[in-house]
Amino acid sequence: MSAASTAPTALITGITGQDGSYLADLLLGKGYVVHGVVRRTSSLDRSRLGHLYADPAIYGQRLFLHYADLDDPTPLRRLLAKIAPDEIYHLAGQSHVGLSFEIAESTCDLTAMGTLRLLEMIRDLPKPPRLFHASSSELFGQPAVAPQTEATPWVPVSPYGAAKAFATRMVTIYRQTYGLHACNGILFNHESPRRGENFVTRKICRAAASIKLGLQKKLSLGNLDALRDWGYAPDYVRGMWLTLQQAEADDYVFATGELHSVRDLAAQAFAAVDLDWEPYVEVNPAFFRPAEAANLVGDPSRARQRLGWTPSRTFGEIIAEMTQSEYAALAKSA
Ligand code: NAP
Ligand code: G4F
Repeated sequence: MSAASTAPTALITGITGQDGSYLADLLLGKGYVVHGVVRRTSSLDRSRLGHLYADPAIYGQRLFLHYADLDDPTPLRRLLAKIAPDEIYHLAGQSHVGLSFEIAESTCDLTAMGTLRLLEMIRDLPKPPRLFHASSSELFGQPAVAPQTEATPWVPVSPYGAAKAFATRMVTIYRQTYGLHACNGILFNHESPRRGENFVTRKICRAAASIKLGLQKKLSLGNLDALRDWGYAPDYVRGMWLTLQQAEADDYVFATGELHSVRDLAAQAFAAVDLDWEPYVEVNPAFFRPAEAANLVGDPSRARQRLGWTPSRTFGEIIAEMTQSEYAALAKSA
């Protein structure tokens, strides 16, 4: 029997995203066979997986991509029957909170109903795999208490948050009702050089590097006073894996427990390229949201105690790494 046929098998939805790509790296490093679900797009540029495509010992040997969509259950049902994964990491979703006010129906269809469809498929399998669902601190919306734990009541204030609340609750219902090993990771913001360009960390780090290189003059932002609990994406995918290795399924908050403002973030990013941020940043009301989550800071005590999970990087280290990565990429192509 080959090594691959005895290796654990994982399926990742959203493998082309920030978290999916880091999770693929982590699982391949642990000897898993990894299957990724991708949607059909006109571009085959899946740059976050480029290093894995380029490795002939990985792509087509231990990493496989499949076209399937969460609004078209048959291909996914067939795929699940064929590969019989041990673990599923469900990360696919329209992940931009601000955009969810513009495209509310498709955000909810994929995030809420897509998760329910996946649960229904898993429930029907003869040997249901373990499931990790990427839930979000947006569940809490504008919570009355801080920091938030797994027991804090949910008050979502965005279509995205409401869709995640539905999906999160469904995961719990299927765990309790059908005995599935299904878990929610209540993930606070996590960032990296692979973050999408329209999230505020990457947008600011990229602009700081671009301004330093003389390629850009100004940076337009929304609410500078917004506060978030920002951690490091590779730590959060480690948390996902640890969650599924527990004998008993449960939900976990993953967070740093520290708050920083968008203003602090701009100061740190510009400082990483020896600039003062204030002359370059302008506020543009177009980037304000119809409703804004507030007071979102997580208490990861359960994850620390039961999983031994702790964040590996400080806020300053993450922002410096992201800004330096942008600087190197822009300087190379300039
Ligand atoms: P991301 O970089 O935006 O990746 C999202 C993934 O979902 C991509 O693979 C994307 O595929 C896929 N996707 C988007 N729309 C889709 C659709 N209509 N049909 C099928 N696939 C679709 O997000 P991320 O930061 O890695 O986050 C992963 C998950 O964790 C998401 O569910 C997000 O909501 C959740 N989460 C993230 C954070 C965070 O701070 N990063 C915090 C809490 C929760 P394409 O490449 O084809 O677009
Ligand atoms: O980077 P953001 O867009 O992240 P947001 O909305 O917190 O959502 C991220 O984290 C969630 C975890 O709670 C995930 F569930 C979700 O999938 C996503 O990964 O915005 C962060 C803050 C917000 O308060 C926003 O109003 O930055 C503020 N902001 C200020 N100016 C801006 C901008 N956000 C963006 N994207 N662009 C701006 O120009």
